[in-house]
Amino acid sequence: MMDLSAAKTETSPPQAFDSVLIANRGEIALRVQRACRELGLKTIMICSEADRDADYLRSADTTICIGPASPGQSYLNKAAILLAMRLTGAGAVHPGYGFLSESAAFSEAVEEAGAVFIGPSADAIRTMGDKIAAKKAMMEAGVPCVPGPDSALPEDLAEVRKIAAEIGYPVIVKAAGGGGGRGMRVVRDEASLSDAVLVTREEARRAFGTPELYIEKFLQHPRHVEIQVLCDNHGGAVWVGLRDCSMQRRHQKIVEEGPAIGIPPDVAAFVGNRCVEACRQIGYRGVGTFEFLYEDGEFYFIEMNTRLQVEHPVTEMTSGVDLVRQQLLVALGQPLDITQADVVCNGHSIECRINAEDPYNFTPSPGLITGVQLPGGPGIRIDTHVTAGYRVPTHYDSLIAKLIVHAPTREQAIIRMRRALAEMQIDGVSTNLQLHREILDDPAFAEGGTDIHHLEHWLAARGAK
Ligand code: MV4
Repeated sequence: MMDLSAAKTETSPPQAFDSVLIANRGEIALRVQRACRELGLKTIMICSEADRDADYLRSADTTICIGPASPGQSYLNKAAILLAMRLTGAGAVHPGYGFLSESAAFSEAVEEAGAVFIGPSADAIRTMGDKIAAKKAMMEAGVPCVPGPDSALPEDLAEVRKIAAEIGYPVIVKAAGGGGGRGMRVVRDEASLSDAVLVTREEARRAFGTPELYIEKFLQHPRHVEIQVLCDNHGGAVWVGLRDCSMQRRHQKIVEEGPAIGIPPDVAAFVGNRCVEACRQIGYRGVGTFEFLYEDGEFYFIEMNTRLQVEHPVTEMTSGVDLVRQQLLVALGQPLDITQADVVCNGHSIECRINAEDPYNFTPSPGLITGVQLPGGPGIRIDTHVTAGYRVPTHYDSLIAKLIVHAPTREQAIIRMRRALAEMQIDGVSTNLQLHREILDDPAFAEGGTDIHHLEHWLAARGAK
C-alpha cells in the first residue's frame, strides 16, 4: 500500500483517498484499474447488467452492478453511481472517457458527497463545455484561435451578415453547447446564411438546451492536431507532445499518431507553451487536450477536452509519461514531479482503434468473440478488455481494443503496425482489422500529413471499387 501521508500533509487535507470507483466500462475501466493497482489504491468497478459477467471486472477489488444495460440507467445514472460510492466507501471517482467524464454536475455531486472527482474542477469543465467561453479564455491566454468573434452571434440577421462578411466566406456556424462535430453548419455564401443560422439555432435549442451560436472562418483542408497537457493543483503544468487525429470518419477517430509530423518544433513548442499558460490562467487541474485545426503552417484552437482521451496511449508511448498514474497523483494532491524540460518525446507511435463493426458499412457487430490472437514483440501495446468467450454487448460503443505501436521513426512504426495487424485475429464478430490493414497500405497515409477529409474520400474510392 502506498504511503499517503505525504499527500495528506503537503496539500489540502480532504484530498487523500485509498480507493477509486471507476465509473466506466471496457478497456478504459481496465486501464484505470491498472494504474490504481500500481499505486496501491483499492479499485471499485461499477457495471451494468450487460457487463456483469465480463472477465475484466474480476480484476477489481470490488464490483457493483448499478443498473440495467441501457447507459441512461447505469453508466450515465448519477444517482446510481453516487449510491455505489456511498455503499462502497469510495474515496474518489475516475470517470474515464465518454459517459459522465465531462459532466460538471456529476463532478460537483461527487465532491458534495465527500469524494474526489479525478479530473478538473466543475468550473473548468463548465467553461470548456461552453465553446464560446472556452474560445474567449483561449484568446485571452494568447492561444491562436480560428478567426471570428469570441462572443455569441446576435439575433439580428443584418448584424450576422456584417460579421460573416468581415470574416469572409466560407464560414461555419457552431452551437455554443455543441462540440465533437455536433451542432455545426458550413455556410458558403451570404444567400444561405440566415437559413443556416435559424436552423442551427433551433437544433441547438433542442439538443443542448441553449440557442447560443458563434461563427468562425471555415477552414477547408485542415489537419486535426491536438496537444496533451497535464497540470497539478499547485501551478505545475506541462504539455506532453502533439497527436495527429486527422484519420477520422464522421467525427469518429480511427487511427491516431504522435508526434504530428511536419510541424516545426519551435512552432509546436510555442503553441504548447500557450496551452500551458492558458491552463495556469484558468487554474486547470489534471489531464486535458487542446484540439486544433492545423492548416498552412498555422494552429487554430477549436475545443478543449477536459477528460482523459481514448488516444492517450500514443502520448504515453512517445513520452514515457503514464498519464493515468499522473491523474491519480494530481488528484491525491501531489505536485507534478516533472517539469517541461523532463518531457522528452521519442520516436513515433500509432494507434489503431479496433471496433466490432462491419468493415464496409460500419454497422456494429455485437456478439460472442470465439477467438482472440493478440500481436506481441517489441514496441507493441494492446489496451483491451476482451478475451475469447467475451460477448460484445449491443448497448455501447463498438471499441473492443486499441492496438498501439512505438518505433524509432514513423516509417518503422508503420511497418511495425502492418506486422502487428497481420498477427492479430478476432473471431466470432466482424471487426475493422482488415480496414486498418488497408489504411496502413494507403500510400497517402504512408506519406503522412493527410487532412481531416482524407479517410472519407479514401473510403468512398474504396467503396466504388
Ligand atoms: C471546424 C472545421 C473547419 N473550420 N471549424 C468538427 C468537430 C469539432 N471539434 C469541430 N469540427 C470542425 N470545426 C472551422 N472553423 C472543421 C471541422 C471538422 C473536423 C474537425 C476535426 C476533425 C474532423 C473534422 C471533420 C469535419 C469537420
